[in-house]
Amino acid sequence: MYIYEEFMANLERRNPAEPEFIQAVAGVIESIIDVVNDNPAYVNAKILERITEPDRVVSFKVEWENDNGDVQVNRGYRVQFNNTLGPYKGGLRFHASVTLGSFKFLGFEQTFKNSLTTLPLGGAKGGSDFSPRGKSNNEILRFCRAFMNQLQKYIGPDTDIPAGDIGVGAREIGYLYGQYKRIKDENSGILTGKGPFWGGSLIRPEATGFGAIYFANEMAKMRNDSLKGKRIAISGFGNVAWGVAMKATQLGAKVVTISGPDGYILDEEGVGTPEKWNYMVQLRISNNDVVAPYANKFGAKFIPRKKPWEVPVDMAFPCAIQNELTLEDAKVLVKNGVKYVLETSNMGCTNDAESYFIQQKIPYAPGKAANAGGVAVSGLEMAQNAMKLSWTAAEVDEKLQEIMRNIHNACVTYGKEGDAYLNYVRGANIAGFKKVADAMLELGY
Ligand code: 2IT
Repeated sequence: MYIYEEFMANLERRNPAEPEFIQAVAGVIESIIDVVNDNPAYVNAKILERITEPDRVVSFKVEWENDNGDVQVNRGYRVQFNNTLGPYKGGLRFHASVTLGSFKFLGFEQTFKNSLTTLPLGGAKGGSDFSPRGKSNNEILRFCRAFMNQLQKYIGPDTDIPAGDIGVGAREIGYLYGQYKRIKDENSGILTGKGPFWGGSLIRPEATGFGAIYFANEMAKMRNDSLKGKRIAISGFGNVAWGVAMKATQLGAKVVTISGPDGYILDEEGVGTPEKWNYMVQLRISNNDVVAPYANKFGAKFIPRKKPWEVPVDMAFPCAIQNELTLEDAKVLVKNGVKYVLETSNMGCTNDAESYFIQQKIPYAPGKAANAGGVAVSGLEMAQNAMKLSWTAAEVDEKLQEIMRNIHNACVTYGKEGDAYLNYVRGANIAGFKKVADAMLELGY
């Protein structure tokens, strides 16, 4: 029999100074502990100790040279969290703030998310404390080469297949893949998020954002509602925000905000034209990490150093980074009448913000459900690579929609509460956990 406080105290002792990892585990354990305690097979198998311990953690040195000829040293990581359901799978994040604890939290979350996708994928995450901000294209190229020189020792097309995440987009995947090919001389599809002419899947760049909107559509449909006419706030301005803005617009909603570390943009006309979406992509690859220039270009408002959650909207999609939406933000959103919240970044909401939405009975989708479309299409990219063929955009999109529907159904199955409130957090955590845990029991140790 597990006791929550006791288990978490032990976990904190074993993983000191890793607050994000502790936060992510706490969120999952809270949802699943009753299910675990009700099943002696889980308790006897020490399933919680085993599922919270990463299979393998690698840290490596990355040495490269900047444009001034100065030698730079960064740290690379790959946390191979759990490969019970399939090869390790998960993105690479390049961001100044990352630590080993960040990748443990992300790898842990990825394990349950990948389980929800219905595809045979284990969970992993990696990256580096290298910051693309202010770097030239050549510096990014040199860093990617140096990073892959080390990472290639630990990955393989049947063992671990990385992809992009914050700071790693199509350009970086290209440089990383090019270096892997130079070293190994093979076309094994070792990364996903590749370009469409060299093994990538159509719809992969859009997949996380599209998937989140498909999930939102399922949430709305269940309540005899739709996306049409909805006013939406999103944070971030990268791939994910871009995909959300595009699909939301196609379904008749209006996205009125995007944001960066410098502040947010309020665009009452809506972030709803190809010109604006293309501009978001340009902003990202300029490596300045700011959204302010959007305001001048499109005659929108720039609000410096603030987050978009103060804007009255029907739906909110945090699409930037962990803990970007706090309890205070949640209270403002609810006060302003928000009807749906979809955590589209990984652990974008603090645990108390998440609890507040649930307590207020706001339909709230956690990241591992709402943002699973990205890794799901990565899984489809792996399938296409293995078959040496490629599907049309329509075929991939159809499969993505079906996967998001299935994830929503899984949340419905496990997330119903007595008073008819659908707790998507509980539903996603239990559904994601059960599959991994049952497979772990079947495989023995
Ligand atoms: O958080 C995520 O799911 C990702 N960054 C995508 C991972 C992947 O392997 O496509």
